Amino acid sequence: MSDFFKGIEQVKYEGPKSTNPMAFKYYNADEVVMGKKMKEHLPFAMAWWHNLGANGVDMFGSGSADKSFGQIVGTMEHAKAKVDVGFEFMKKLGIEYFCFHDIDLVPEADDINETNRRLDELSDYILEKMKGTNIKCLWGTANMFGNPRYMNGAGSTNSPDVYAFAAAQVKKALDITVKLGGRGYVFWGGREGYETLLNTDVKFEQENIASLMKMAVEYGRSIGFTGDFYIEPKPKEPMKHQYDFDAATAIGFLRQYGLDKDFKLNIEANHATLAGHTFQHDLRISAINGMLGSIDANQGDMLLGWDTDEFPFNIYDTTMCMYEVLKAGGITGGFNFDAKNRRPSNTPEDMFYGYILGMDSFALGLKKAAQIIEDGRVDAFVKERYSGFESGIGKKVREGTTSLVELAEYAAQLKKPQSPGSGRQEYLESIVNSILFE
Ligand code: XUL
Ligand code: CO
Repeated sequence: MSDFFKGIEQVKYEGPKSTNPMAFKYYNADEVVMGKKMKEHLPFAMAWWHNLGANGVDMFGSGSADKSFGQIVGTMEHAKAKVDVGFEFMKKLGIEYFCFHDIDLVPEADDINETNRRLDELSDYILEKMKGTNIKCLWGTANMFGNPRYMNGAGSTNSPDVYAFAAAQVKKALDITVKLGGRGYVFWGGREGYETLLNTDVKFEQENIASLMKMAVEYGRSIGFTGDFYIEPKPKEPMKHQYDFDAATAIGFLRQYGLDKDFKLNIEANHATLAGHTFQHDLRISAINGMLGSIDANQGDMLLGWDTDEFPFNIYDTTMCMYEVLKAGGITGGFNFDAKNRRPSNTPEDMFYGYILGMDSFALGLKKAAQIIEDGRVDAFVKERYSGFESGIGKKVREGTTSLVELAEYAAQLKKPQSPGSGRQEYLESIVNSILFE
């Protein structure tokens, strides 16, 4: 094992009263919540790009954190050092999954053949590291947004040559995902959208994106990939308008092009809020459509209008997330910390503090969500609220056995309906607060 994080021991659960910053206060891997161990409810994943790559560069300044790990950035030695450091990090936190883009793993070469050779070499190295551990890939993806060739899109590009490069990257990223035991494969359409409709044929672009996804499914299944493909919705950034705006839009797209059997959604908290929804909203929309696949666990900042990718600390949101996940019967994917330290949090210890914060926030959210469900008052209220549909004319509506004529006759007889009853929002919010802060 590498010893980059000298002096940082295995991170253990010490309980809520602990003041040890290098201990979990709520995440207790083997603790059973609603019949399942915490670690089974919460398959956490490390995001290769943020944790091992992001060094604090922003639009106004260069890196504030040193992520060279003793090597020259941009070399294969550095790529391997990232593997060593990443595995030391995951082991010390008890994290069993990682997520990657192809070019998070290796520096991209000018010639795609050389990039692919590097990917083969590095994935062999990762495979070696995986031996004797429980660590494996949660999902892989291809970075089809960074290279200038994708300035007009990847699947949505106007250039067939660029489209072929996107396809080649997807093919290779799928190979590596399968090789590393990945549960899923993600499409996040960072450049799939438009800046102006004056130069854009939306229908044409969406058809081409769908074709790329269809080919990915065909190829993936042909090499033995049995996991889920995911779309990760985001409304904007970097594009002014991205096609996969939110969960509902992505679901409509998947159904329109017959991709809904192979695809689910990877819902990112900060993307949902950028779309003007709550995180909980996009989780619910995915879940009721049978498409809640995986989660990018982070949070945004309501005062900033961009994707800040912060480590989640808002317990109300993690609770409501876990409430949706528990109600959906769990997810087949996992919880990927698509999150980065704030620019001034620039030490190796901060990398641990970020993950401890995120893992504890979700563990506490899980416990609180379970309590809300076990308490039963919220569920009971919702059931009662719709109970009018359990009998009489309501039942006929649910069963589809009535008509506008019958309903109009019914209304005419009633003359005037009774009040549908209070929504009791404040009462329900008080219940949640009393459980959160008991
Ligand atoms: C960008 C984002 C990506 C995807 C994978 O906002 O979330 O990192 O998760 O491409
Ligand atoms: Co993401």
